[in-house]
Amino acid sequence: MLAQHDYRYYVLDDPQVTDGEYDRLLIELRQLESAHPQLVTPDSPTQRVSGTPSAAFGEVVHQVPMLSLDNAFADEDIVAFDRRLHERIGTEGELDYVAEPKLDGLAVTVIYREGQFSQAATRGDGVTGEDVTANVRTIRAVPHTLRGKAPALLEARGEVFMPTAGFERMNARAAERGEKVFVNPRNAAAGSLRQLDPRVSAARPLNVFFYAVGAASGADLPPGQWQLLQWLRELGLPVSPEVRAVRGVCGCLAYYHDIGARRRALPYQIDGVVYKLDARAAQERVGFVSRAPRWAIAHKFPAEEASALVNGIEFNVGRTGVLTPIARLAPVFVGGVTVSNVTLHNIDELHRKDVRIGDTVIVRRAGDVIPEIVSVVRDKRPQFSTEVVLPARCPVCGSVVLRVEGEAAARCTGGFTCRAQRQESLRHFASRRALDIEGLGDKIIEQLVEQGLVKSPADLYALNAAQLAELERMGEKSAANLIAAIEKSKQTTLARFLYALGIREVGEATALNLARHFGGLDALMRADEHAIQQVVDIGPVVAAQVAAFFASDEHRNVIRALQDKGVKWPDVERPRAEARDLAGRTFVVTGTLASMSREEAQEALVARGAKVAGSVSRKTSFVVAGSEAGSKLAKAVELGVPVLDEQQFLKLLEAGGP
Ligand code: 5U1
Repeated sequence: MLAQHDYRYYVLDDPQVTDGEYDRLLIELRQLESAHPQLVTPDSPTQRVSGTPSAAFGEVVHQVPMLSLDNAFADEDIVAFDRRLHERIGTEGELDYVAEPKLDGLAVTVIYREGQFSQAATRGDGVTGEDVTANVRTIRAVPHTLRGKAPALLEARGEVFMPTAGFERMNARAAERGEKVFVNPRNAAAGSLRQLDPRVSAARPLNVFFYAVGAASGADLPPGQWQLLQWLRELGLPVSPEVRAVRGVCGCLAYYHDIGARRRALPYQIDGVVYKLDARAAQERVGFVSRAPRWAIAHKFPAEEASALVNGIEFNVGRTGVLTPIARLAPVFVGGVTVSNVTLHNIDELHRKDVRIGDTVIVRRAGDVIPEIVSVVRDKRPQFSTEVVLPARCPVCGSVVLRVEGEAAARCTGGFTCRAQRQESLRHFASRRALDIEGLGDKIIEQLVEQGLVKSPADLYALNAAQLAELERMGEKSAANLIAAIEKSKQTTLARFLYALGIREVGEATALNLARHFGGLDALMRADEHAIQQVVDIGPVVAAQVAAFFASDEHRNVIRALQDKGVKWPDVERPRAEARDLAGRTFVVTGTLASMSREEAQEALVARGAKVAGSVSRKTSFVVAGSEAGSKLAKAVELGVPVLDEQQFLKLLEAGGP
């Protein structure tokens, strides 16, 4: 019965019992077997972990060599691959291919004799691999007995991998215990399979997908790759649900671009796709070159890690004066873009990674995640590398740099006298989610500040079109457009205005909570720390920052000047006590909704008593995902947080609590 549940879970992707129920059944079976040892069979699910730790792995010589694949990176390489096959086969029409995800794991071969799991080995050099039978036996996705009419001998080949969620859970636990963490799921899968103690492998969340057959006897192999995959599935061997039969080079490329776009939302990591000519007769006709078949090719995604030289390390001064070390790199193409600047977040991070000028570093850029420096290549460190220290004075205005005890950030103390802080504050003030002044870009802000035309956000509302038209890259038309955009921004909402002020620790969600709680700016400006702490999700640290911000005469003057210039907002309707049916639930809204702005969606949620957060964590109750949702949606999928599309979200708002 447990083997049937494994089959439903791993092969059909349609489990019939919960994980808890499965565990309960396994305990029951163990109790039964210990009471009646004569009933224990070698393929019992209780026998997955067997044998004792060994000193080393034995060697396995593969009966049929394990092939590798040629790699391609550009679409044109695939066009050339398809052309070569046409030439060799001598056909004109479109060829049938099977497209499969290329898993970032470890290739294995698993041998079944008379339908029974018998031996497993790694690929090794393709001719000889390591015997990992005891470890592969512990992987629940690998059946001990094949289903249906199994051949006398079957060597099933595939990839062992670690799903991303399992990898992150395992690493989090290892970090808590101060143990070694793995760099990525591939290393974790390889490290787990190469454990000398199978009990360690058994505890690791490994999975497998099969995609080929090595040696086989006692059955006719299906005539094509697509049917072969269906046959493996029928035998109870897991095959990726993402495999597709496609036609011609267009079908291949459409598959590549489609799965590439969905890649972050997949529960495991892939580094490309594999195209295989479907018909086996045609495969045999075109044959092999050295160890790679001519009938298959791996189309890789752009590398997500690359090495680069650190030309310099500079300190950027942000809106609140925080100094952020930025590594200036010799440009490197990674994850589909050219990267030349990478943030090191703060001075502690810089020292922890020990990045120095002249170092060669490994840069990673995965999906739309910002690029990061993973590590320094120590072997390539020049003899006289330069260590970087925190500057004593602000590199922009020369004010003293201070570091508050216990804080990672070091700050310039220049405040609004620092040009960098002024510029960044204006940029934030005008940004899309703040007062949304279209056309007020970085270059224009830079000129306005440098020429002394704008010292505080209120000065923006005193500009005229003639002044703007004088600026570089500005014509009369764009100057007039910008004046219109500045005028339009005067009509805003209290939440946007609070966010635009750039109060430390106050992001969009907190600004919204403050607006909803106090209803108006005067009430908030009168509130003390204690009163501010009564707001949903606001603790003592944020309350102290908010109170200190409004206690400053400079800030009060800026606010008054903005209001004098006509910046205004409607009163905020405070939540009615009886409509708090979403109380206790935390939502994250991401992507673009067709029927309302993100801000309106957040307000509707807060009005119903829900909390709105800016990032997804295990504590998030729901993620509302509009179109073009990116990393937050991927994170939700990864953590198993329920995702609502726009229709479901509107239903929830109409119907009351979920
Ligand atoms: N999905 C997939 N990965 N992969 C890797 N199929 C596939 N096929 C391979 C390899 C090395 O080799 C075949 C040509 C057997």
